[in-house]
Amino acid sequence: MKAKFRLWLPLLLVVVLISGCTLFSGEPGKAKVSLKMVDGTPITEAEVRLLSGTKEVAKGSVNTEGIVELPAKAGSYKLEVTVQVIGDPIQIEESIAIERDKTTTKSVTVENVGVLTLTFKDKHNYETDGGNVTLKDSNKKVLSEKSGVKQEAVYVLKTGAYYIDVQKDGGVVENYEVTVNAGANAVTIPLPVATIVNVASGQPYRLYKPFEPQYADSGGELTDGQVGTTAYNHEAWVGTLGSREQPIEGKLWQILVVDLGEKNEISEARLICLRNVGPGIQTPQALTVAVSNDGVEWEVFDRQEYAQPDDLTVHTLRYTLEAEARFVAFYIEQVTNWLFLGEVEVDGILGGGQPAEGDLDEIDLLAIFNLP
Ligand SMILES: [Ca+2]
Repeated sequence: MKAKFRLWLPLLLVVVLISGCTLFSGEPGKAKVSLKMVDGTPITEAEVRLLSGTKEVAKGSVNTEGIVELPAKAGSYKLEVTVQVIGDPIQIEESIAIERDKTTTKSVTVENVGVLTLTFKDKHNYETDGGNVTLKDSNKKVLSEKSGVKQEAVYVLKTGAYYIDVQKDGGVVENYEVTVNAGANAVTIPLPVATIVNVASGQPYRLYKPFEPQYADSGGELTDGQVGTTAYNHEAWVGTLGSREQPIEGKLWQILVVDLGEKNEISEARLICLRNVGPGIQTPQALTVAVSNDGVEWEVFDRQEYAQPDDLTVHTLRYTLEAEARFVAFYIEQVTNWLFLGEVEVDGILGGGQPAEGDLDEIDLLAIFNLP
């Protein structure tokens, strides 16, 4: 036992000595390099090398704050900064003196670099996606092509003149000229496109036959964006009975009118319905759509038939039309006594509405379709 301890003791001493030496000899220093544009915008695409003469000592890429940390022994070094602008990279040389155990901060301002942030607006001044965006230099040589651009496209560039092409939904912008100054540049490009949205969302409506109390509409349920599951007792379904009135031409029916609030250019009307054959719920077999700007004069479009989908489905019936309308009415021909509606939707142009006089409550629903 004693002999073993005598052997371990010198070994322990050596270990303590070595760690002590390391502790007092000090760590190498560090260069903390921060790259900025003239307005303080960080440069986030750059590589920094630390050189002793021509020998590379350390290198690294800047982070999203434009900062890179490079360790090195104390001494004087050359700092080589390569900014990855689109086109030819920009190279800058600086010098830095690193002290032992210390972080030496060096801030480098790159004069002739700017960041260009493109955003896009539609015809009615609403933000929209960019689609396919091409960046060209002042000689119209292509520098970058991006597809599927969402809200913005960002480029780090040398200062100067550039051209932008944008293609989105058949709308084309060619050679939109932009000037990139040093620092941050924000440019919004107007696109000749309209944004299609559901203009019936949140709007009032009327049903000729009221909902049944067990499948009630708590108010606005047909334009609230919520659709039930295939369970007929899901609270989002609004259930009505065709047998509340006499059949017309042997068919049970319902009339629904939605008020878009303004005159809109519309392109499709939709009803979202439930098919659940067990409890006797099928989707409509035909729709006739009519439109009006005042609720008095109506334009009735062709009757359109629909096949039954597979059972247990939340099904969308689509009716394509081109019209200008504040009011959109549906004459719904039912297969079963029950009609379960989830949502009425109408595609129109975001921001494209025009004022139109009319009163939903005053509309004679039967008169729209010349019904007795
Ligand atoms: Ca709904």
